[in-house]
Amino acid sequence: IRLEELLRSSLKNNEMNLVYQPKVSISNRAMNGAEALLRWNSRELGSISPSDFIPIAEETGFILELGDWVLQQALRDLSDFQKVLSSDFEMAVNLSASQFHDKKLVTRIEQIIQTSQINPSTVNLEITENMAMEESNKAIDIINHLKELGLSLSIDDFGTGYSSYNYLKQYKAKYLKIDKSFVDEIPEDKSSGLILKNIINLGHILNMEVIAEGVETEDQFHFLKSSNCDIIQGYYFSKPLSKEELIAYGRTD
Ligand code: G
Ligand code: G
Ligand code: MN
Ligand code: NA
Repeated sequence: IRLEELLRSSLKNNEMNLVYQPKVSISNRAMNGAEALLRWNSRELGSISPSDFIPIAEETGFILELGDWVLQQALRDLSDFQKVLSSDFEMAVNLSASQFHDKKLVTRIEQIIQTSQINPSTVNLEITENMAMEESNKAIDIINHLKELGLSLSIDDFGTGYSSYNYLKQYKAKYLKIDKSFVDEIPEDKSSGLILKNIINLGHILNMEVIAEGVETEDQFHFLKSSNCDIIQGYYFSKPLSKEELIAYGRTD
């Protein structure tokens, strides 16, 4: 109960902020976008991970207000990134399950995009593999509405859930994001390496660009490069950065 109350007052107390993790192209090491990641710095409890508070926000319904704030803040910052970095700089925003199924999501995103004057093709929404596969007929409706607005999609945490290749094909997501757990085990673990190579091929067969998450070492980078992975996210290039740090990173990358 206490945590719920603190969470509810986090926005008006200015305790939430976004950090941005660069997405870097393997071929030329250029940053072509970033993923917005939420951080809660509670006055009373210190910093708390989204893996701990997002589930509570989901249960209490606060996630809709919080998710709305994330979208507004991320797109406001995106407009600044595009002014100083590149007009086609992309922003990826994570959607929670209840946000994804909220009937007002599509009109709300349309409003935010209009207010921020962002080209919708530079906005990418990340949904997890399981969100995409549960209630798949509903999911395909929502996805089609979002794509009519001109947005693109990522299938996040891929490899940890259950996928129907038939749906994966219909969703026409722009990016397939391979979960960090596979990357953690290369190059030592042969079967993780083979699974990775096969996920990359699968993504390409379905016309998606493949992103590897949680890349930390030179060895992992070279393995992914030789396996034709497209984009890398991870400490090897950069941890999540503040807005100012991301701009500095983008100017010198
Ligand atoms: O940044 P970090 O590794 O601590 O994130 C932990 C988890 O929280 C990840 O699964 C990430 O997708 C999720 N997450 C981070 N920011 C957001 C957000 O703004 N909305 C939602 N729904 N999930 C987020
Ligand atoms: O589930 P999702 O992919 O949205 O979560 C991404 C999370 O992974 C973020 O919280 C981010 O901070 C974390 N992360 C990103 N790169 C690395 C990395 O190289 N190593 C580790 N340990 N965590 C990472
Ligand atoms: Mn994500
Ligand atoms: Na992920």
